[in-house]
Amino acid sequence: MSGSLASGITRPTGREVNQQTLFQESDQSLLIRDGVVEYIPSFFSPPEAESLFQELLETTPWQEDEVVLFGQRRKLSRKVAWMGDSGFTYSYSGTSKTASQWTPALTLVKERVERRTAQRFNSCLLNLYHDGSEGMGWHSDDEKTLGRNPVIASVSFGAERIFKLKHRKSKEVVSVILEQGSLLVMKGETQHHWVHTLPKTKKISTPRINLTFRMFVGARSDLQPGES
Ligand SMILES: O=C(O)CCC(=O)C(=O)O
Repeated sequence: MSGSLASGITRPTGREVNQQTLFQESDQSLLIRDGVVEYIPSFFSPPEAESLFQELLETTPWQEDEVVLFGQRRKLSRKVAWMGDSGFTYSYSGTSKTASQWTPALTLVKERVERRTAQRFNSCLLNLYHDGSEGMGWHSDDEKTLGRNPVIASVSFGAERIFKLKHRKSKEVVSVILEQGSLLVMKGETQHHWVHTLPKTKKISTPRINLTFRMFVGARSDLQPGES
């Protein structure tokens, strides 16, 4: 990875794709194939983003995140919260989470994102990364309960962090810097063909909050409305 561009999209090296070129060519998607990813910097103005960051930090019912790896339950230092329309329980990485009620700050963000994407969202996963020592490994948001081609809308507040997508077959990597107040929308076949990550870094010492809005569809065994 080398220099950062004004748009927040990084100039890649090696097998990584030069996203400045791609972005200019399509003006729509960061991906040239097998999915659509749109990046909107300054979706929230700097003062709005700063105030939403503080409000989300203070009013979100943060919980310790944990994963089950090789049958062992492991706590992560990253904090999470899960909010949704109707308090349903959602299973992921071997743990289950019950949705809390939308807070006023999150409702404001959700409504703005829904207007921009022309999409309704019934849930949001919030992640609080205290600094660059916390991140998220390669994965895709391809749970059956999200439907075939889910739209995932990701809003970032606080510290800027690099976000990467990697094509499952060709292994090409696309990198973007998620700036304070930005919106990233993944849609179409993205979750089938690409995995994504928020790499850890020694360069960041301040916190970041990320919100991923999702729409769960239908009643499935791992999505049980009203269960606590
Ligand atoms: O924090 C981020 O930007 C990544 C979040 C993410 O990948 C997820 O919630 O699935």
